[in-house]
Amino acid sequence: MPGTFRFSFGPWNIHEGADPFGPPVRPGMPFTQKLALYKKLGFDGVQLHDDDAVPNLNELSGAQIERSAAGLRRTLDDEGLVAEFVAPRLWEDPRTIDGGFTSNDENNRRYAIERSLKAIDIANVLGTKKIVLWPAREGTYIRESKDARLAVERILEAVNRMLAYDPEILILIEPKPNEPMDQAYLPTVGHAIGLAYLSDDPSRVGALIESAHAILAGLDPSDEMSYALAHKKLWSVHLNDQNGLKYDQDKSFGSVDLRRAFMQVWVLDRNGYGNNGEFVGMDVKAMRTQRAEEATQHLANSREIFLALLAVVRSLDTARIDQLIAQRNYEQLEIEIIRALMGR
Ligand code: 3MF
Ligand code: MG
Repeated sequence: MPGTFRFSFGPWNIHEGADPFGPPVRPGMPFTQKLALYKKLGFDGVQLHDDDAVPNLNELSGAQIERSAAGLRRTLDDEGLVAEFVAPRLWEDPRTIDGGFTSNDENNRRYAIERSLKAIDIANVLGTKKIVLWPAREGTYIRESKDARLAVERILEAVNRMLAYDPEILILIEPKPNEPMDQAYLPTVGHAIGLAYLSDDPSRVGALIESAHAILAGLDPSDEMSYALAHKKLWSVHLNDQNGLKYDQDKSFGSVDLRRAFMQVWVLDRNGYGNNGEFVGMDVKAMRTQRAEEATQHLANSREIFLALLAVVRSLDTARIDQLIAQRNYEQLEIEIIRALMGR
């Protein structure tokens, strides 16, 4: 069955252009103004960090958090939008300097778990069951600083705490091999899914695959997606592009390697992605050179490229492809795919 595609992004994908070497180059846009742009850009789903949804949540009581989240829920309803997921932001607070769940400090580990449980409370008010865990600082700068086996056990303990806290919540691990850490403990989808099977409820732990994160691990994003699909654990994607092994670029989907992007669309469509309500997330950033007036174009462009590649995938003669595969004529298969991509 072919896929059904709805698109999502997070408020961080409309940003001011700051990088580690320079300040913002565009004025910030208030969150509600960003929400008003979603539909115009062709997007229906909103991805949220816990503090995107509820600013300053560390200073708020449980009741205040719920009230704030309920306010956002009304805004989303008014805009005709849905919350796709909530992700606890475990990489900015001083208590997460040495990691969240894998910090060497017990009090800080407790903070990370409590913060993750608050993200679940927010998700419940917003009407989503999906919690994304990007284990940003769960890793090391030097190998001697942490016990790697213990670190995995601590991540597992945190996942189990979250599963026990809410019997319906789904945990989507977003693996990334490096940045901000030198080495991360869950660098690939294989690691994420291995951890899922160790958990108290493997059926509720899955993955979000980001194209650039797979590329940074030296892997093909469509293969990473296929691996998760084989386990029925591909519950979200962050499509984007990445020009080689360097800092995480979050370039527009398909902007570096159209054929690699095409293969991701092929895999998603052929596996009926989206038929259980999964979103196609675009985790893309505008170039720093982009003027404020045009700093949302990268989102619409990524969606346009996805849909154009989907049209190519669906235009292919599958009987012809099967015939070339049977003849093992992969040279001919390759030229026909490239011709299709070039519209010839
Ligand atoms: C980092 C990322 C993150 C996550 C986000 C949601 C800021 O490389 O991709 O984006 O996607 O935190 O989990
Ligand atoms: Mg991402």
